[in-house]
Amino acid sequence: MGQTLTEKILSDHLVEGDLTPGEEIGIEIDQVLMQDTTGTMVWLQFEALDLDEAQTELAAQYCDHQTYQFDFKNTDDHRFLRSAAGTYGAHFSRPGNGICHNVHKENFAAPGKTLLGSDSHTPTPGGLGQLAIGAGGLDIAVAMGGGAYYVEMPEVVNVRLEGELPEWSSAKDVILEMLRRETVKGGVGKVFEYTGPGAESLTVPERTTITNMGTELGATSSLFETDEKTKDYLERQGRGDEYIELTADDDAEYADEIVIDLGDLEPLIACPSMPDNVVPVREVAGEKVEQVLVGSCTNGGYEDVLPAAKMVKDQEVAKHLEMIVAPGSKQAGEMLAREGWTAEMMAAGVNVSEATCGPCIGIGHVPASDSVSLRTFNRNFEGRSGIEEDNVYLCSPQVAAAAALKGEIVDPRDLADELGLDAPGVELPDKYNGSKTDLIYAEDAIDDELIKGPNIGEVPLQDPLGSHISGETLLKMEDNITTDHIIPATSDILKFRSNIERLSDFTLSRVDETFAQRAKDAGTGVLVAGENYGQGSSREHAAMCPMYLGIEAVLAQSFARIHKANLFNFGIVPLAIDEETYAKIEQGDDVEIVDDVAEAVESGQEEFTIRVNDDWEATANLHASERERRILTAGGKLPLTKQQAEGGAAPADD
Ligand code: MIC
Ligand code: SF4
Repeated sequence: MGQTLTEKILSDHLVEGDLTPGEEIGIEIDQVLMQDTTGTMVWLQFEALDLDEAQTELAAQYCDHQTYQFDFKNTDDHRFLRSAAGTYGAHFSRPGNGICHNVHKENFAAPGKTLLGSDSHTPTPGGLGQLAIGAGGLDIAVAMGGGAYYVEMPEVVNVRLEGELPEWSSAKDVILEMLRRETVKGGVGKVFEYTGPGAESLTVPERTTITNMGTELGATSSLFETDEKTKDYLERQGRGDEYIELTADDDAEYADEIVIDLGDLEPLIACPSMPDNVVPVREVAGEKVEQVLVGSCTNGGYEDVLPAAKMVKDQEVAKHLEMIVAPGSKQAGEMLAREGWTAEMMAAGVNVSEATCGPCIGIGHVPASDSVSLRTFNRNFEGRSGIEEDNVYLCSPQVAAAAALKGEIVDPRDLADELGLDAPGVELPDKYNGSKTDLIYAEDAIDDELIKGPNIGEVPLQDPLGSHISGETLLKMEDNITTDHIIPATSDILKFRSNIERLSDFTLSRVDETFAQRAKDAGTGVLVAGENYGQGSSREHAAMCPMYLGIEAVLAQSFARIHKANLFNFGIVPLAIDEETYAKIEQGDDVEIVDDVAEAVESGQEEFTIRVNDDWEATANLHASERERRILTAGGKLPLTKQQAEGGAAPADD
């Protein structure tokens, strides 16, 4: 039987297990990437593991989320990251050089290689045939130390793209259509492999918009085969020699098939406040807009900003709104400036910003109260823009620019008729010729020791798992709770990412402001949630902080992949409960796990009995591999890896 492309790359990197969907496999990691807000913990953990040099073929540290450095703590974090990259042998990308996924795609992404990154949108270079996976920081630290990365073997789903995109429709509409059909949990445990004539018709930057936002489906990764377009893109980036041809076998067997005819796609938009709340733009046309943002790792490339720039050239954005363009990378920004597009946008009333994630997580350009903001980003979780009860819509650069000109949501096809606009299409430059001044390559490092500012704390450690878990249900939450709910990323909170003691005060504040204090008072407790608990970001702080506050177990109907791994890594027991138990259990209820927890976890027991208020009992399930059970028993991955290293083993956790 033939293999899918995912299976081929995984087979080449397999160090443990076999490729049976649902079973855990261990793979070798060729490249790692870190960004500023998760990277500090990666390096603190790398240090705590007594590792002295990055062992992967390539390690890259980016500074992209809080580039404005509102607080000295952010600047200290960036200096620490530069010093860690220098000390341990990673490339370093200075603040302002761009978003990790964009800069990595431009400089380092390579077909056929594996990439592990401490950011959930790491799958971006799947658009050029790299198998890239997002993970918690501790998993990155271990992989960078030479250990394998363990993940559940995903099901591989074929997304067959037929036809070609009509004018005014874009790659963003392809992924929005996927979200409309499959929802934010439709991709859990899956890799989406895009094939067919429609896939061949897309350029690499269009493909990476799709693979980037595959994360919103909950997918482990998304992947395109490589072809002439991949080769051409790499050549234009000056890296043609890194091209290899990669395809699935003709007789590859997929777990499922989804067919999308690109020719049927019209401009789509995700309405507040979930990326899968997708409708055709025309259905919400007429809605007044006060802010338009073009940028982010999904649509911040040169090829994304250019259509918007072409549309606003010689026009004026509506007087009552602000349009901000933040290119995804300095390369893109520099090229647009050289070609005169930046001046055209400025003349049209656009505010051109530095290359940053910034507004995507509420750092700068926070929308006005009770207003509509249209963004080319990938997430619109409530409150993420920096104001509670926000109204953020997600769309393509074409739809965003159209709204900026009209002052309200408008189908760009209608606006084109009205203003006589030509469809801007997608255009690649002859050569991506941005400077590399802001990349400090490992071989040119300027630091050889760690520089820690006063806010950079210790990595918290947890005791080995005890035999008894009981406590109050400190919070009962609904479905699809995001890591933005658990640990928000706005600038007032983000500055404490390297200081868990301070950061933990904000735990779950977006759900209940009293939570952190109540948890501290209780000393211990459990959390209850519905489906897809912990979707969104890879931030391990969403597990570390609850652990720090004494949370010992999370009872949820289901968990998002990266967050579940983070719970194991920090010694919190993730238990699956059914709908009936979820409905019956109330906030404030006392929950006790009846079994001897340490013994049961170690012995491989799946079914646990929980007793609630000493009154009724229910079953909760622990779905965990042997390795995950060892991690839990040790109190987390850091203590376990340390123990193994002291026993002379490699920094893997097997
Ligand atoms: C996000 O888009 O939510 C982030 C901010 O990039 C996160 C990383 C973080 O929390 O630092 C992610 O996607 O993993
Ligand atoms: Fe940055 Fe937003 Fe992309 Fe996360 S989703 S990496 S915050 S641009």
